[in-house]
Amino acid sequence: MKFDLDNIRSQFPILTREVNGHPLIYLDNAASSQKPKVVLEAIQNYYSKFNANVHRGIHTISQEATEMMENSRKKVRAFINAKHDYEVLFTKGTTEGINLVAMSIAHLIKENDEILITEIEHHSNIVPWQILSQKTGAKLKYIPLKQDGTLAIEDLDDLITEKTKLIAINQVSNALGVINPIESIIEKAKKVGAWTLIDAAQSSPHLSIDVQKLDCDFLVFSGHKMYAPTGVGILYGKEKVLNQLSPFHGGGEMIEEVWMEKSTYAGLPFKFEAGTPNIEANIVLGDAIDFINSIGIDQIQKHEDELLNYTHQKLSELDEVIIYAENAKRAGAISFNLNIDGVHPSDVGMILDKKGIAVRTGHHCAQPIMRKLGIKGTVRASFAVFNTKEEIDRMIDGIKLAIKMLA
Ligand code: 7TS
Repeated sequence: MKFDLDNIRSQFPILTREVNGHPLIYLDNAASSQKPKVVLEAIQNYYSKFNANVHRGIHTISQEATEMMENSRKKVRAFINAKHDYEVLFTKGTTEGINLVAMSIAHLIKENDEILITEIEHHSNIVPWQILSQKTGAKLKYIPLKQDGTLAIEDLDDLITEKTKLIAINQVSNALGVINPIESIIEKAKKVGAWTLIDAAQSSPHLSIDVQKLDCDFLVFSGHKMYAPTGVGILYGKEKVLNQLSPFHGGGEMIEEVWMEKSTYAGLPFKFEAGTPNIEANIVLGDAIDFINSIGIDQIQKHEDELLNYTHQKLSELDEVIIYAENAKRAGAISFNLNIDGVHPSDVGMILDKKGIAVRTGHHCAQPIMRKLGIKGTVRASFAVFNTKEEIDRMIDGIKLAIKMLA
């Protein structure tokens, strides 16, 4: 199918608005992506025609809403190539998915066990493991980040030991855009029988994901970064592993029987889906996946790679710009700063905003990375399928203006 950028852009109503007197240029998709018409219409359609609680009604619209939600689960299963629908759990987002795993495996973790993460994680893939380690006495270890923005994979053989119980790592770094070598880490984890959790928050909008091929035990992501509404995320878990976890939340829907003194739990996926879910967002995630599939994730990646290469080339032409992880393979995002004394990333962000250009500045919830690189933060431009080279040219003009104003 032909990649028709004008047609794709026409599907995002927000792109017609102005910000500070300029057409909006939205380059903050790593924080949250914009939503296409099909997604906006699906939200309206659900509330207009199907709004009812799921899994509990004998009445028609409750059954229809249930069917729509379960149909969306099937679409997610296909999107990540999970083996079974019931290995796909709806959560609030990546953060909740990681916390669910960290809390629900606690009874399987002992003092002196080891949890291995990396120095290139978002805080939400650090703090839950710190809490788990404080609770259980397990040791939390980190794969170091090198100055070139890549992980010290050469240290892996020393870091992974017979004591390693779980390795959690992001597939793509939100702060630097770097693609991490998760395949080789998963392979090494397997050798010592450690579980693996992949944080796919920044890869699910950009790269094709196959959990069976990866052979990871868990994979998490957020709908709102891949054209779906906020408030829905996915935790994929292998059936065998999920069945060993204890429930995360107790309540309605996750039980089989409740007695005064004890309860028995429902099977997968419901054991981990207590309470009324975010029905609308869970359903509409399926429509967002349809949108992605209508273009093709490979076409999306190809287009975004072209934008990334173009941005990299244009930024490299400016003497005052430092690009982080300069030579690393990346997806979706690029991080940089102005090498001018006393200039903070937010100074650049504010000048760009005056021109209608939305980028994110700061530590991107990844303070350990910033400390390691000896900086306070970066300016991050992050892409979606609707971005264009003309928009990047406008960002580069904005950066040139910032250099003139701040030097
Ligand atoms: N993991 C990664 C790699 C992320 O990029 C984010 C959010 C999360 C986890 C948490 O996702 P949530 O949906 O549960 O909040 N990252 C960003 C960001 O880069 N800018 O804003 C949010």
